[in-house]
Amino acid sequence: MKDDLLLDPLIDILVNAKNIAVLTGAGISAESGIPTFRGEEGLWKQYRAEDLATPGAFENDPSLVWEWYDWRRGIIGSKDPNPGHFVLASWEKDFPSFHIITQNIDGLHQNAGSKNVLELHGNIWKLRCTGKGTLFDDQNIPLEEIPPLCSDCGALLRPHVVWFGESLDMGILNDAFLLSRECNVMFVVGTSAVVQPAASLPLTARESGAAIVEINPDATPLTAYVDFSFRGRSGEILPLIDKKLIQAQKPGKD
Ligand code: BV8
Repeated sequence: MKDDLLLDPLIDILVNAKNIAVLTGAGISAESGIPTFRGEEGLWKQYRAEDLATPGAFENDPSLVWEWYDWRRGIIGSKDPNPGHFVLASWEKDFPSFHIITQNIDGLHQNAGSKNVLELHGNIWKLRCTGKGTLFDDQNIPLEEIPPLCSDCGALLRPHVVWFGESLDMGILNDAFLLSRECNVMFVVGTSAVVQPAASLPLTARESGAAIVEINPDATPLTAYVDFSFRGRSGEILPLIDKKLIQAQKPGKD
């Protein structure tokens, strides 16, 4: 399998690496049964992003936007992490510095046990008061009321996610760029690498001398710039890399 030819040189790098960063997108959750955004049955295919994941859409019709998020919460709520999530969670203890930077809002990395997770685009289980910015955790499926109102001040609640045209949390974004500059290896898993500013992180890592490892069944605009391109599903490729890494570490594994 041609991936085997890639594995040995990658393992050689990983056994000496100290700082690992992982950028994930919707593709890492695809094998958990969560539709991606731009795939054949992608979420956006049924809706135009402009209609639903923008501040304007929410202002025009908060109930319509909440219906869509409530539907997605229903899908995500019944899904479990897959082997790709679990491998990444297990690697957190294997490297001095290991961080996941995710574009996903499904919380599956945390459900798999990952602790060092930066959520660039927020989290679908968090609601934010449009009046005072108060955050609420809400796992109800379905939501008790649509649109949900703040129990403190009665204002409309919105999903605590970053919509198109909204800026990301500057602290989180700065941390993400810092991790990208400092990592020895950046895995880029399951992202079409088109959404900014997330898609700039791997290029920042590359400019800082990191080895870039892309895991994706398809090519992306990033593929030409990566050092290792595994064309496959992350639920299969990550366990494959993990197996080889354990074999490499076993002789000296304490
Ligand atoms: C901002 C949350 C500025 C909501 C999302 C240049 C610079 C700055 C901004 C822009 C720019 N150019 C354009 C922009 C605007 C825009 C943008 O990037 N547009 C794109 C479409 C061109 N960016 C923004 O609006 C951002 N804001 O920069 O604001 C600003 C500055 C100051 C003041 C005001 C404003 C905000 C972007 C965040 C938008 N929110 N989500 C929600 O989810 O409901 S984005 C949405 O797309 C999701 O978060 C998703 O994660 C993200 C990216 O998609 P992917 O994760 O990559 O998923 P996709 O389906 O596309 O791809 C899946 C991949 O997986 C595929 O490649 C597939 O092959 C692969 N795959 C499939 N199966 C598997 C697999 N891989 C592995 N294994 C498998 N089994």
